[in-house]
Amino acid sequence: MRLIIAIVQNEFSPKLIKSLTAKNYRTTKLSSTGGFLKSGNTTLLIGVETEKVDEVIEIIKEECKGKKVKNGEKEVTVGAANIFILDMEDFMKI
Ligand code: 2BA
Repeated sequence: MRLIIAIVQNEFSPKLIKSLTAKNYRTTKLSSTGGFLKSGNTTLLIGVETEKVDEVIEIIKEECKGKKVKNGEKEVTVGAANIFILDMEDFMKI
């Protein structure tokens, strides 16, 4: 099993969660804040079977887009999603 941690922009998270839920993926939504821009973003925890990882990544690709934002005088590109995939030793529900 894998634990996917996906940091996405707030504006894309409702539709992303809807699409994941429609495909029977379970999610936990955490409100988070980017360390650099200090603005809100969304961190999703998604526990899945290893063979499902690619499908989840595809759904994230479909629902999230990168964008340029002003940071003072400069412009930075916030990615569509920053995704960490962790090997999950075990999962249990009690
Ligand atoms: P923030 O830390 O607020 O970063 C927002 C965007 O600012 C980044 O987009 C990047 O384009 C730029 N940026 C970040 N740090 C920078 C720096 N030291 N110098 C110049 N530009 C910088 P993304 O890379 O797509 O990141 C979006 C959000 O994903 C981040 O928000 C952060 O919350 C998270 N994130 C990205 N990489 C991460 C990592 N390695 N570990 C933990 N969280 C990460």
